[in-house]
Amino acid sequence: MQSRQLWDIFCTVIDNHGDLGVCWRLTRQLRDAGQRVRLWVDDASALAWMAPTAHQEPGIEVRPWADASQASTLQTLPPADVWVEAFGCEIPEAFMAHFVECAVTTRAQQPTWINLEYLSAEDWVPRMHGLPSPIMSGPTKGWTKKFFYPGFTEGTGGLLRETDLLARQQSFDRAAWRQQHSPHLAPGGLLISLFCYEPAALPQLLAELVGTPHHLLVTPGRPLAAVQQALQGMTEQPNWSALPFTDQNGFDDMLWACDLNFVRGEDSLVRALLAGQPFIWHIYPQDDNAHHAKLEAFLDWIQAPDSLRKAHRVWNGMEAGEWPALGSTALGDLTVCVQAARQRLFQATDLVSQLRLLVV
Ligand code: TRH
Repeated sequence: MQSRQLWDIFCTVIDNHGDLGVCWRLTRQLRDAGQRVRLWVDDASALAWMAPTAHQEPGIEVRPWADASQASTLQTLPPADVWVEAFGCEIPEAFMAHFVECAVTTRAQQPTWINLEYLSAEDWVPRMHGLPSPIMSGPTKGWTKKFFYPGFTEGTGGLLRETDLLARQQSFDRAAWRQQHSPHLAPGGLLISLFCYEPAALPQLLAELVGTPHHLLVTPGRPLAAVQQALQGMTEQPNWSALPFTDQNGFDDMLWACDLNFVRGEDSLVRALLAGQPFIWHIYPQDDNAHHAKLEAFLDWIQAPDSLRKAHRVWNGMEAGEWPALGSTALGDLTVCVQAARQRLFQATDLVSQLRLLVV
């Protein structure tokens, strides 16, 4: 493994926050591992809250996507050792053509080229992870990319995990956070965070909370809009309040502080697992329902008891019926299962270490 390499990471924001969330986390962790990173992104606006210091971080350059096609910019750039194209985005052709020419002129090798894929617990992932993909046309014809699949098991690319995560969690003042965000939480009341899309069972969850001492903290954007919409049809309201957007560390604080977290997509799922608190996952819905198999594979990996499977299927609209009440037995089961999964993850090699092993 070479010491200080230069990485180009390419990120296009399709929708939501996960594309940039994962790419920023990767960028930061590579830098913390002593690497230099250029992050090319077509819409960096969410960094304003997710990572407010992104543009001033040493070892990191956040660059507008359009600049990767500008000859005047390209001429000023040293060639990178590694290219990472995240989630199937395509590196601009002018960028590739420029650095192919540089490599020919200097008789250099191609950069290690990584195609970073979405996270899945499905059993085909270890078979696909690391496979080469020769380029058959275009300026990089003859070069090769490697598929990189994050994952939960051995033989996959692992998960993003900071080296200082445990220390940060151990020094976190949970009581102070809870006092600040829910000063009137009654004894026996649960603090619950909500980060989701528009789950079919949201009205049922809100109805379940009415009349209880629990307090629901709703994250901004789609979750807040979904809650406001669902509340319109209710005569009585649960205890709830809206949270502002925070940076990624602040998002971890929320997951560590709450007794139950509703998370979604990809990055917040991983964070909820690493936090070790009970959680329910709203998987990113796909048109062809490919997410159903993905969710089942995850429930298998986490060794979910029946109560947890049912809760996930109803929350994700895969099964009609009653939203299962999240009483103390269900929460206890959930805690045991999440804690065991967390322990497995902390023993595994993290994604950045695995990625660096692939770099020649
Ligand atoms: O926003 P998401 O639904 O992103 C999704 C998924 O990644 C999905 O796989 C992908 O296909 C789709 O986007 C396009 O959920 P996710 O992945 O959890 O990303 C949210 C990010 O936002 C995560 O990095 C945490 C961060 N975040 C904060 O930092 N602060 C906040 O206040 C909030 C609400 C989120």
